[in-house]
Amino acid sequence: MQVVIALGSNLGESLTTLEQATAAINNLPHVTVLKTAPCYRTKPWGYLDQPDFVNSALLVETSLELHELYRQLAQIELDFGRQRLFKNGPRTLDLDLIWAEDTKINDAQLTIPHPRAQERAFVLVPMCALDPKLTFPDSGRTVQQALSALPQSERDGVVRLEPEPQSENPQRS
Ligand code: PH2
Ligand code: MG
Ligand code: MG
Repeated sequence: MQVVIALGSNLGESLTTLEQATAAINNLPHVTVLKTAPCYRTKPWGYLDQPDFVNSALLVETSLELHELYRQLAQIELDFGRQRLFKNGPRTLDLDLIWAEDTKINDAQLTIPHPRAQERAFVLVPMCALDPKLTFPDSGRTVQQALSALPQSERDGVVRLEPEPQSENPQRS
């Protein structure tokens, strides 16, 4: 099944962390990264007095049961020395399961689709870069529709980071 994983970080070398976390996810047995969204610098949501975040998203194919995937992602967060000071506060690495085709789960461990994804430009903008037509089975809205429903000011808080300079164009020394 296809799954969208959101990545976030605002402590340490966030860009490097997201790159390495993507590699770690792709190295999980029975998980293949199909598509990687660009990275975005995003204004903090929920708790404002903290550094900007770097956010991205992955579309993966997996045969893992979703609770098992969730446990594997939690272990990767720990492997990266995850610090999470408090709810909505700064963290080294956050890996959230956002979407899994038409699956709806709501139990003690896991809620899919992620209950707040459709209010958050820092989730929707990267997800839209993966595929604007992905549809949330709870609301019936596409990612594109959910994003259009957000105030422009929210979308303005999500700015694409330039890709790293390519090695075909080396700097002279
Ligand atoms: N994650 C949060 C709380 N606030 N804000 C931004 N911009 N990006 C995040 O990933 C984020 C947040 C809780 O997980
Ligand atoms: Mg989160
Ligand atoms: Mg989380």
